[in-house]
Amino acid sequence: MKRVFSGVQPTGNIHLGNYLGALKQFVELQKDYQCVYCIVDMHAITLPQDPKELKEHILDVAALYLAVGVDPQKSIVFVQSDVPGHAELSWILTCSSYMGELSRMTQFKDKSKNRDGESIPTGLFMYPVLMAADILLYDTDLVPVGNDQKQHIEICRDLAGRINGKYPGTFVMPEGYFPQAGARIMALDDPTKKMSKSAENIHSRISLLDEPAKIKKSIMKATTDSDGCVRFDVENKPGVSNLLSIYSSLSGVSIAELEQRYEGRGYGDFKKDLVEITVDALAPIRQRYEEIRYSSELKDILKEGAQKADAIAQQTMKRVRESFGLGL
Ligand code: AQP
Repeated sequence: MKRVFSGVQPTGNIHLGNYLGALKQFVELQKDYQCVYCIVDMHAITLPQDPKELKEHILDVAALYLAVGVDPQKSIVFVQSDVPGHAELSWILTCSSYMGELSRMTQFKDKSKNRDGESIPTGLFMYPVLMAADILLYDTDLVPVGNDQKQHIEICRDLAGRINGKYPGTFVMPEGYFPQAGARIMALDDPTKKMSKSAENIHSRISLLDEPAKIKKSIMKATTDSDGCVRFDVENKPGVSNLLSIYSSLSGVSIAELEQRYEGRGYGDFKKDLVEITVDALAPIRQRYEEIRYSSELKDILKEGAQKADAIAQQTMKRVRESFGLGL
């Protein structure tokens, strides 16, 4: 069976972008792949985190994985730092990576600017190498992620190709898997920026655990334009196009059909219906989350997941150490 790997950072409340760009695919891929889903806490500390909050966020993300439909009977769910192979492989890949290629990463450029004179952590620079280690450690075939991770998938493939060129057969070559709709959900208050956990304005995003009243407020306030026409045109109508993407991804109705449905009806109706679609889609997730989040079962699932993940990781690391001539 081919293998899928992906992860989410425990850096805050998971939002619709994370869900439509990644988590929704996590669930669908379980049918045909052996799936390995990780909570990437070592990625989270590339920027300062409050230790107590980080621990809570790890469990929040784990509970959300299960709440959206990741099935621990089928898939491996675990915390990155519980499997030592991630750090070990990351160092080995670091020695084959180049400053130039890492300097070109747009996520690094974005996250390292506006730091109010604070130093830029080296970990932020090395983020794509750790991500490559996560993926290659599990002989991954497919990586479901949002569009913002395309560059990181490319660098992972470059590293795998470079090392396989020297030491054939060391790594399985992974491929990115991007959803047709929802691969890049934009901020509701500024559709030129991606929806993000860390943006200051809470109305820029819809978190999966938002109450219906908050969802309504965020959608009704969402930036559109003045021509009143529900039409998909990212360049000229980024706000409306973003709402159409969300509507289409959550409802399964095509964008063309939605354009027809709302022809001549203005944004009021469209937004009201989108509120309903969103509230209905998120209600069962919130309910399942409440059931799971504080159950004793959650930590057991993560412990068992880490054991299963570690067993795969150890096999890969044996092969990698052999390739590089490390150890006795
Ligand atoms: N706006 C988005 N649209 C589609 N997919 C998205 N993803 C993130 N934002 C969007 C996808 O969600 C998965 C998990 O992301 P992450 O938590 O590892 O990191 P991130 O991309 O840095 O997410 P955020 O929300 O923007 O967090 P902060 O604010 O902490 O940086 C990935 O597959 C990502 O592509």
